[in-house]
Amino acid sequence: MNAPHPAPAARQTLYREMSPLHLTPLWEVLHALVPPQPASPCVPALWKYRDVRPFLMRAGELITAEEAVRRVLILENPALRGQSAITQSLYAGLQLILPGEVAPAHRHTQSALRFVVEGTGAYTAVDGERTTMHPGDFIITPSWTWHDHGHPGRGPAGAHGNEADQPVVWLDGLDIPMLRFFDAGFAENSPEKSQRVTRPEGASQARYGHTMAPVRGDAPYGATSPIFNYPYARSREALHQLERTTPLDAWDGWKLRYVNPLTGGAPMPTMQPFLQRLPAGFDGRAWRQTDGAVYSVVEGAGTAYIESPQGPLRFEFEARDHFVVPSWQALRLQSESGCVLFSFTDRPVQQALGIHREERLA
Ligand code: 1HN
Repeated sequence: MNAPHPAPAARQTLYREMSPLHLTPLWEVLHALVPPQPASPCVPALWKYRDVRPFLMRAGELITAEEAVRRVLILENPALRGQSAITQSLYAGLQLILPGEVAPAHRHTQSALRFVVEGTGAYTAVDGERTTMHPGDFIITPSWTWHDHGHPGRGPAGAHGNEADQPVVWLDGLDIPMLRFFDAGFAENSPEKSQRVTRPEGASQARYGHTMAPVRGDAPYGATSPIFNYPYARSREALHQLERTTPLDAWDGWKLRYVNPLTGGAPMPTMQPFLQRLPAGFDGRAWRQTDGAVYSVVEGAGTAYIESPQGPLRFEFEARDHFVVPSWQALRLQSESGCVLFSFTDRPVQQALGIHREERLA
């Protein structure tokens, strides 16, 4: 499909005269409506944690978690400023909670995932259960569940040497742009600032976290995984075991997807998280996929080469940095020292629609 030439005068007149009736000719826009391949308005972007962290901490001095409701710096795609979006379908932000603070209970139909970036001692609560956050933990807040966060640490007064007294920062991934697209968002605040604890910590892990499931009872959160926290200690060990027992993949290194143990599918209906390890000296091949990906660097350092329509880009990343790779832009990963990467995409939605594509390049 070729780009259109300017329309002759008689056609321009037709367009102008029908416009008040809210009519417009398809043939002038057809090429852009069905492009031969994805032409994402998103651009690749890198957020260095050493640049971002001082702003998070300044926000920590200027507003409390309670006043902010959620004290988050949004990672906005540079080409989508003002839209609170990191890709067309996904939202990402870095949330800070300080010792002694509470982020009040609310619920919304948007689903959230958390990936802990820094600090220990904060908790998040969902549906009466709390889980303590540790760096690298992947945590789920299912759609329409009450959730609040808190940090019982003693705060700056007692803050020497005790890791439970440190700030805690995590990556939030939400399907906000998708729900906005569908006009399907609902939200409400809870009258209780912190929800009452009704189940002991670890209850979801005990019931669903051992490749077994209760004999009776339905999935408590429908299509969303009943596992609340996928702790880093276990995910990291899984990668270790994989590294010892299976061949290296030339594109991915060793890469695992987190699953809903009840279905084997994605842990949430709208987002699929992954954890991967690249060994020292890894020089990966390029691939592209229709699901734009948000990366959080967990350990080590490396380089991401991205083939964007604006030209090739090279991102040098290290632990706690974040970057985004738009749909259908080829990515190649390298690591001198070895590294571990968390990432998430909207793949479950694309798979449900039968439109997901992936291409591994030579
Ligand atoms: C939200 O509820 C959280 O619960 C984080 O931590 C980020 C961004 C937009 C709307 C709701 C949270 C959010 C959010």
